[in-house]
Parts: sequence; C-alpha cells; structure tokens
Amino acid sequence: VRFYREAAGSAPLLVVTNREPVVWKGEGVLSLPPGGVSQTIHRLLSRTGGRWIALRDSGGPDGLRVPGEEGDPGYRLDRMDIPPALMEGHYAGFSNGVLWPFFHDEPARISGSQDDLLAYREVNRRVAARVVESLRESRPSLVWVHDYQMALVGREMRRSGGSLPPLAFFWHIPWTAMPSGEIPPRWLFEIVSGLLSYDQVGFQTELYRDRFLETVFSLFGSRASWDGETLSVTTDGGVRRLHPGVFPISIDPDHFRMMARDPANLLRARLFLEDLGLNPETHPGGYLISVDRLDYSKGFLERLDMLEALYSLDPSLAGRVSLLQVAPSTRLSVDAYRRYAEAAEARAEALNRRYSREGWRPVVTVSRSLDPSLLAPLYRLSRGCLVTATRDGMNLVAKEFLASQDGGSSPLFVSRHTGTAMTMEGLSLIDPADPRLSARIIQEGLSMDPREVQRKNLDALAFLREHNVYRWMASNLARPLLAASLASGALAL
Ligand code: ADQ
Repeated sequence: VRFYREAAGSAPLLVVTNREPVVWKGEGVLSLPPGGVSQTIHRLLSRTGGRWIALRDSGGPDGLRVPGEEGDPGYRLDRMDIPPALMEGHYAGFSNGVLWPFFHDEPARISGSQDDLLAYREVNRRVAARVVESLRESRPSLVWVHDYQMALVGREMRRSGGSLPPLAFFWHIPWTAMPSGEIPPRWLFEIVSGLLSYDQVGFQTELYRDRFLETVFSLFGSRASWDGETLSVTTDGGVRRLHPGVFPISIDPDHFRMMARDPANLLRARLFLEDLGLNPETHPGGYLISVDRLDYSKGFLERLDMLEALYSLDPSLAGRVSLLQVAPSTRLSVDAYRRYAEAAEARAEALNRRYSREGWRPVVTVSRSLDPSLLAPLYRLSRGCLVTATRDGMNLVAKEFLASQDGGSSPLFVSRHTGTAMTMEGLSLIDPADPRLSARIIQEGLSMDPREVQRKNLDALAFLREHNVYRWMASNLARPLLAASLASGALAL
C-alpha cells in the first residue's frame, strides 16, 4: 500500500478481470470467494481506493461500493451484464474451449468455432468501452487487465482513440510451445496482436515469456525486435513498444502460517477430518492432500495413477495412507470439463473398490471449496501434499502448503510442469507423465528423515516470505507507475 501510494500519489488503480472479486449475498452483504490473487488485489484497492470492472457473477446492483475496513476508502466495482448467449461463446466457447486447452498443451480438448471468437471479441470490446467511459469520470494512474479471457481489451481501448493511461496486462497461465497449427493461425495472430497493444505484458516464468517472444517472432519475423527490455513490433497500426516482463505470482505466507497454527482452526480441521474418517489419531498413516478445481490440467487421473503405483511399490501404504482431494467442480458448461469430471470420479471409485478396507478408503474426495482458514490447518495436519498438474502457470496451492507447514515435516511433491517448480529451488519434483517414477519419489519422500524435510520446508518458506504476493504486485506495477508519473509530470527525471 505504501509503495503504491508513494508511486501513484492519489491516482487510483483501475483493475479489469473476468470474475468479480466479491460475491453478492443479498441485502448489501458481500463475501470474498476463495482464490488468493483476487483477494490480494481486493485488499490493495480497499485501502488505496480505485475501481474494478468485471463481468457480473451474482445478483445485486450494477455498481457497488465495496467498503474498506476501518476508515479505508474502499473502491467502486462496476459489474457488467453480458447476455447469456454471448457469455457462453466468450467463456465456455473461446476462453475455456479454445484458449485454455491450447495454452495448456491439450490439443485434443480444443473445441470452438468462429462464432465463439466473435463472442470473445465482442465481450472484450464491451469491457474496453466501459473502461474508456470510466476514464471520463476519473483518470486512474494505470489500467491493469488480467488473464486470457481479456487479451483484447487493450487493443479495443486503443481503437477508441484518445489518450490513455499506461496499460498493464498479466497473463496468469502458461504460454505454449505448441505449434500454432493446433488452432487457426489467424486466431493466434489475433490474441498475440491484442497483447501487443499493452505497455507491459507480465508472465509467470522466463520460459513462458521466451515462448511468447518466439511466437511473436514467428508471426512478425523481421518486423519484431527485442533488446532484452523492450519488444518493438511494426504492425499495420504503427510501431508498438512494450515490456514483456517476468513476475512469478505468490501468496501471503504469513497469513497462511497464522491460519494454520490457530488453535480454533486446528480444532475445526480435526473435526472435519473425523467426519471424513481421516482423524490422524485413529488413522495414524494420515493423508496426502491435493487441492484444486476439477480441471484436466491439474492431473487428477495422473494423480490416481500415481497413488495406485505407490500402493503397488509399497503395499504397506495401502490400508494406511489415503489421498484427500479437495476438488470443487468448475466450468461445467464446457463439455470437456463434464466428461473429465465423470472420468475422474469413475477412476477414484475404481480405486476405492479395489483398495478399501474396513474403516479405511484410499481416496476421499470433497467436492466443494473450503475456506482458507480450514484449508491451512488441513495442509498442516497432512502427511504430505501432491500437486500433479500437467501444466500450470504457477500453482499457488504448493506455496500455501509450504507456508502452512511452517517448518513442519510433511513433504511437498510438485509437478515439474508448474511455474512453482520452475521458479523455486530445492523442491521434490514429480512428473504426472510418469506415475511410476513419481510414486518412487513420493515413497522416498515419505520415508525421509523428518529433520531433512523440515529443513527443506523452512528454506522454501524463507524464499516465500521474501518473494511474497506483495512483492509480485509491486514489481508488476513499478514500471507502468513510473511511466504514469513521468507522463503526468509528477516525477521529473
Ligand atoms: P488456478 O488454476 O485456479 O489459477 P492455483 O494457482 O492453484 O490455480 O490457485 C488456486 C487458488 O484457489 C488457491 O488459492 C487455492 O487455495 C484456491 N482453491 C483451489 N481449490 C480450492 C478449494 N477446493 N477450496 C478452496 N480454495 C481452493 C490460475 C492459474 C495458476 C496461477 C493462478 C494465479 O491457472 O497457474 O497460479 O491463476 O496466477
């Protein structure tokens, strides 16, 4: 907050996301949905003031004043209504039927039409028009747009003419190395040229940023150049200059540490585990925990293959160590997600049929979101954490687990295909493409000297405390805010 106030003065920030940061519960009551990032940005805006524009998810008025705490100004939330058919093409169609599988290297799951692209374009156009309209009421220091559902907002804003504040964008998901032929090349061209309209495009890792640059060079050839800081591209609309940056996202580790050691939270977690038949006192083998939306990119089938491989590698673990999956369903309007959810459920049932014993089940699935104040002690009381994503921009669950362990002796096993594995050292890496090798790594990790695991966990926690989400936010905003201060004359070099 201090960094932002010093850099931006009183000019507020304007944030654009597909989803709203709060849920309308009726009668003016708002609640925060789970998901660390939007809550962090929400806290910043609550304290600095500002504006947030998002597509409406729940009832209530079109414009909301989201209150801040104890004298903080709070911020204004503009909630846009999109007609259902248009939303279907934008969200289920192009965003999650085309872009998500394409960028997560899942070509067989791509399904979308030209009409879906038109819907996506139209929703991005409407959002851009709302942002431009809001600039007439108050001019923010910068506009910060998020994620693959909103790639074209910057382009549409520029098309409206007029002078604009700096436009920053953050791409939360991986950038693919897949040949562009997996989707019509002009679709990819449209997304990439859309991104070139921003002044800064942030990626989670160097690998994704470098792949983005390779894609730009493959599309624009000698019309593109890169000096290590600035990418310049000659397009039909003139020369675009932007900064493609690397900003690995993170969490607030102290928040998770505190929640995980809170006695009331721990008690609640123990009761919760008791109800599931996983009470650590009566089931001393304990449980491995996985927490993710039921998404094919999170590797549910691969995880269950690993568990089966683990039981065949060490039969003494069958009957002792369970898997607790906290896995709310997601994006059920997309066919690929419905089919995947059914397949994951059938696979878990098959494992349970094969390995269950009196009073013990190998796989326990909780199909809903849990509050972070319950998740944190569940991470802490677990025997270990399994992150099995086949592709993941970052993966915050791994970081939440490490923070909640707070130097405990339960190991994290994290897929090498996550941004977390690419940007943190000293983690135990598994590979969902090789369940047997992964099972061996898990078995070794579970029998490691607890002091050794503790040391690894403490090293990881020290790293997270330094590379926390506030640092992520500040590093993201530093450059565009500097540009804004220079442009407004507030800062002279
Ligand atoms: P996601 O794909 O949603 O995010 P992730 O990074 O793991 O993946 O973040 C999920 C968040 O939701 C975590 O804070 C987690 O605690 C919470 N969550 C997940 N399942 C939950 C459950 N059952 N109950 C309660 N909370 C739950 C996208 C990208 C990631 C990237 C993030 C942030 O796909 O790669 O790390 O954005 O940039």
